[in-house]
Amino acid sequence: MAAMIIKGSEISKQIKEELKLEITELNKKYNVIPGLATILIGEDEASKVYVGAKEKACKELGIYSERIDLPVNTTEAELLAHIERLNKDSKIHGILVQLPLPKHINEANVIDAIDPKKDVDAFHPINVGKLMLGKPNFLPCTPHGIQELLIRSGIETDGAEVVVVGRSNIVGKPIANMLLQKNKGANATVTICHTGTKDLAAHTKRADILIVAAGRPKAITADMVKDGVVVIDVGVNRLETGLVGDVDFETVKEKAKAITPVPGGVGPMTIVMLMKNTVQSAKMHAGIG
Ligand code: L34
Repeated sequence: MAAMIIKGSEISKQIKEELKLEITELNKKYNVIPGLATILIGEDEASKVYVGAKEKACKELGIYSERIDLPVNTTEAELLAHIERLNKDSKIHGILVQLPLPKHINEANVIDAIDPKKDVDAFHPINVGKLMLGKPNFLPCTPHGIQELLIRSGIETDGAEVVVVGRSNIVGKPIANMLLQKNKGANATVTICHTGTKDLAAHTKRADILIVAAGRPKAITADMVKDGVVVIDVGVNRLETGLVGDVDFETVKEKAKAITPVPGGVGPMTIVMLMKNTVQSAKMHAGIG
């Protein structure tokens, strides 16, 4: 069976078109321009690519963007001062500090300093808590992108066996939480596997929907999935041979009903959901909708 390829690159374009209309209306009707600030510390090549893509998407959609590039030796206090200023800036509705941070900066301190109402990553403890309670202000970008891919590809999650591989705060924990809520595009039975899992394949073979954010190239091979599985590959591994996911795409696609590619799968969805959150934040700040 040839799998349907779930093209995040295409679906994200469709969402961008929807957002453009929404932004034009916000502009005309309410005189509101959504604004996003991105902060990048240091010279990590992958982070530069991702932040660059975020800035480009803002330009495309008519979102005001402020890009703050800081040297790797920036102190935590200096970074916190930037966040304080942006918290108070009424042109800015979203503040994103690109992770990972240099080791001398405490990630939790930085995330705690961001106004939860401008926390378009949804990493602040308040937003993490609200998500778990099923009452989110913002949905974290990558998990939201995954859910949107499933919905827009017509994949039924209601009652599905979902297996998540990876327990990160950015992907594994929040996507598991979102998919177990009693909501449309959710209501699944969710299992989370991680490095402490004893028999990974025993779990992954049961999955109707397999979401892989393991951070390890080809962690999932064809013998670990059942026929007709839907596979969402969140991995982005830069190898000498190029960019690969956490799933052995070529062999797994022969058994899967549907599968996301890397690149062009989840990555572009992360970017567009950040844009969506920024627009939503601008609306919340203006008291609209
Ligand atoms: N604060 N830090 C914060 N928020 C985030 O949401 C992120 N993340 C992750 C890393 N740190 C973060 C991202 O933006 C990962 N991530 C991300 C964003 C975009 C892409 C991949 C990861 C992406 O566009 N990937 C392309 C390939 C781009 C390339 O050539 O590398 C793709 O098609 O998958």
